[in-house]
Amino acid sequence: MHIDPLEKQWAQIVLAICGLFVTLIIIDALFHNITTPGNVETIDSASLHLSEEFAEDNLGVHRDENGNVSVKMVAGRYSFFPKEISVPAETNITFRWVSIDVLHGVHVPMTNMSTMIVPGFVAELQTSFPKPGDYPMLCNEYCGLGHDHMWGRIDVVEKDQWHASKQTTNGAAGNER
Ligand SMILES: [Cu+2]
Repeated sequence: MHIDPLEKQWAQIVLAICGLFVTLIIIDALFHNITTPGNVETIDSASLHLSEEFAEDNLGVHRDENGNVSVKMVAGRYSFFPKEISVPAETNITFRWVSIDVLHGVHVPMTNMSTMIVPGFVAELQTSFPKPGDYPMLCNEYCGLGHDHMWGRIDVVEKDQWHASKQTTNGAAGNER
């Protein structure tokens, strides 16, 4: 097959441009600490209310005896449950989300928090909020007619002023409410 030298040259230029863009995306992702969710953990969406971790009483913010903060949250048409949470600033927080019905997503602007919440899987990610403030939490996967009403709020408070709404010991839910 004959390929014109000029065509060959242009093909190489196009490939080089593609390579450059891929490299830039990778560098940008590393720089902003954007990673793909590496956690593959399945869960039965239909029986979440019967599961230990995502039972209604266990949702929200937890702190264990080592001071690790974790958040368990359920996404369903058309809200996050619980809709508002309060977490400390400058603290590593593990978020764990599950969907009760269809595909949802969660995105917190200006942070590295953005993930799909696929029914049947646990979406887990870690983040920390450098500054106190009010952070919106938006569903970024179209999930139905009420999709644009699906949002929540994260209230990030100063580390020393924060106290957990629920504290866990050995993974069991506290009875503080
Ligand atoms: Cu949604």
